[in-house]
Amino acid sequence: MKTSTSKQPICLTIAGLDPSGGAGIVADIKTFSRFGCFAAAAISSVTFQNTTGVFGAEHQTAESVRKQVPRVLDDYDVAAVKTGMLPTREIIETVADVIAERKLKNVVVDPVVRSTSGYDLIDDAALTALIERLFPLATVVTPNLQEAERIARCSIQSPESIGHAAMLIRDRGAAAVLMKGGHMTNAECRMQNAELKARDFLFCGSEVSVFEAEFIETTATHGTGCILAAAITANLALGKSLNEAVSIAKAFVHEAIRTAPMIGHGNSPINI
Ligand code: PXL
Repeated sequence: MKTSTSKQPICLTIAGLDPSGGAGIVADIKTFSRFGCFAAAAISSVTFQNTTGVFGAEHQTAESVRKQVPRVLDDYDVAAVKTGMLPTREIIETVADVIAERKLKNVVVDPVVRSTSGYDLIDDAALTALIERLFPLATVVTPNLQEAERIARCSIQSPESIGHAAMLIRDRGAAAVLMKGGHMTNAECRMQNAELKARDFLFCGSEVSVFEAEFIETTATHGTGCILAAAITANLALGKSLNEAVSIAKAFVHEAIRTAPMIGHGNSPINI
């Protein structure tokens, strides 16, 4: 049995449920716990999926989110917040209102747009609200390259265009943008990935930091985006700088991919 400690910072995730446990709030909760944070969770959508794909979703109403989140914030001193799949414009506006009203700090916005298997998790109206309402409140936004292309409305074919897209996203008000290059295939960017590295780029003010890990050729990719963002959230809650938080989170995800349980018939969850 674990002993309790009053030092545990509280992290809140507002995200969707993936009943197969690899992504969404289940992954967020496990990740917060792994870093010694206490996990609180509000649900935005119930998705129907397993490791082979997403088959649909039943979204919560904005009213439901409005009933869940302030109750937690009335009671707890929340050190950091992560947003994941926020499927409708109404839910995004509600989440943005609450974050602004409560002046929440350490806000990690994972702009979940599409599942790895290609299912659109939010519609265009929601995407616009995400950009206009939530980005200005974000400590960091964490798009993968596909998400960045849809958000910045540009095509990312080269290392230079990663910077260009990041600037377009930062200009929408995000304090920092972490561009996750793990999805950049060797065919798309042969030069960049010549040494087979998974590189992520953090754009913060005028600084760009590069985070590298050995590229692992694997099908165990389910939930990696959620887990990276949740690990950043936990480390911000623990008082780390954004650069430190990203570095620790990246190493954590790399190790979790390396030791993935290889379960299910599609993209296995990773080891958290
Ligand atoms: O990894 C993106 C993601 C986030 N949240 C939920 C998901 C998915 C992908 O399927 O289902 C709930």
